[in-house]
Amino acid sequence: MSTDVVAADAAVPELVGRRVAVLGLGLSGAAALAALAGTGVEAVVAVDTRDTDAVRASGERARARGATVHLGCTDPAVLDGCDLAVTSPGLPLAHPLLAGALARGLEGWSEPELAWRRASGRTQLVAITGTNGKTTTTELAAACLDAPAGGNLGPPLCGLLAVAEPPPTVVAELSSFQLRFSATLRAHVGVLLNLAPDHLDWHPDLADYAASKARVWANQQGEDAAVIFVDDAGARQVRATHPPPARVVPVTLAAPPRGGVGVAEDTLVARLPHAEGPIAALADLPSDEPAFLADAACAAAAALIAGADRSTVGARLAAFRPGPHRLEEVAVRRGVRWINDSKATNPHAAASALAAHPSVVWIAGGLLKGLSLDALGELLPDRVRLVLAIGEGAQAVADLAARAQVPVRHAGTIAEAVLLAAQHAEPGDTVLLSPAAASFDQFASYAARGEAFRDAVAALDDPAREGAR
Ligand code: UMA
Repeated sequence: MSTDVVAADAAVPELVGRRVAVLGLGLSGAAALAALAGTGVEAVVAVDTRDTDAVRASGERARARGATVHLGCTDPAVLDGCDLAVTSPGLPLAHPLLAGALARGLEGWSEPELAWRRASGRTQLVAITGTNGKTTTTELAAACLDAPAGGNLGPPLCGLLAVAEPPPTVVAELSSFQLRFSATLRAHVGVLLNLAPDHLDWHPDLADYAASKARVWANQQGEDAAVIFVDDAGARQVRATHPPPARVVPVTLAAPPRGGVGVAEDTLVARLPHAEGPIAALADLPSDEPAFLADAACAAAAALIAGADRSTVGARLAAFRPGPHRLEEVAVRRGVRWINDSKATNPHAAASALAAHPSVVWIAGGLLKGLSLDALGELLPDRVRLVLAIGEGAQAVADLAARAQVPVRHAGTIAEAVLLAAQHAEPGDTVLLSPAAASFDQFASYAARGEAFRDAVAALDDPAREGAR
């Protein structure tokens, strides 16, 4: 299936006559190439540092659009003559190609920035960021607003915004990688859910990661709103170091603050200027997990500000069904719950999963992205009976378990971890895949990792595997 999006031709003043480099030819790069068509650019150079079948296919489509294509290329000299780089989120800041582009003086845009320029102010943008919960919150807000969702969760924003008539409202999940190169993108509602260390293999340090997240409200104007989950210490810190220029809308799971959203008498309640009163009873929401309630409260605040009414928001929150790979129960066997939380790609996400489950057999490990697991140490003795370490970060996971004096086994793979878990889990236990790490050392995505877990659990009931149990 082609990853190209259909973009309507329209000259964009700030693109006319420019020589544009598109760095990375995945989803973002393909969408950017489509969105550049007909904008008045003078030339397009498309570069990917890899040369796989998928990249070659994407390169062919770029050539068909008239781009000069370089595959398997890390030499920034191919960018000579270009003055703008639309860069893919997967290219780390220090990557020689991207660093070389910036050193040559090319302006750096993310694909969402290009989408924003193409929409030229015709769309109200609700943008959602944070370390965890972005996808759920984006989906919730989009459901409340009957608006399309795009960005980091999947459909590139160019596909939604670089069209003849962009929708009146779009809900965008934005990653720090995307925000880092979004100089003018203006979120009419900018949501910061939380902030904890992540992606330190991409950003030079935590300060750069936090500053990138704060860009979600950097271009806001008087009538815009910065929705902040104030129960989260990291989010409060970002607010203090990068104060939003627009109105702050505090969201909490404690008593509803004036001008914000909170919880009173087990009910989500709004105290916004134009929306005051109950939104939904917590008992009517699909999950009582605190992280979900935080996402729901922030989505409700964003949707109310962007024009949804309270009864619609309440109904949509109640009808929502969380997506797969986030605390997804995949089986209950012999009194043991098996939970797929593959989407927990950093320690902050794994901490909230561990905190929600007593008596856990914990499967963890993968690509640690330069992150320390230390913050999880204090949860282990009370919650975890056995640690099964997998992937590239297995030794760090094992060291953490040893420091916490919790038994640990090196499982290596998901399949082996599931077999070991089946042998050791007892009725009342939860086997929890919540890796605290990215999947790319062993899988194409967290979804593929979650599916491997699901398949391995299902295979436990395969009679041919009887001997393995
Ligand atoms: N590439 C290079 N050199 C590199 C790295 C990548 O040339 O060093 C090339 C690859 O060969 C490939 C292309 O860049 O051809 C891939 O680009 P990409 O990794 O930026 O991925 P896209 O396909 O463009 O998808 C991106 C997001 N990917 C990342 O942020 C890593 C997707 O988020 C997003 O859904 C998509 O744009 C549409 O907006 C995924 C993600 O993992 C889900 N996001 C991170 C996360 O959620 O933790 C931030």
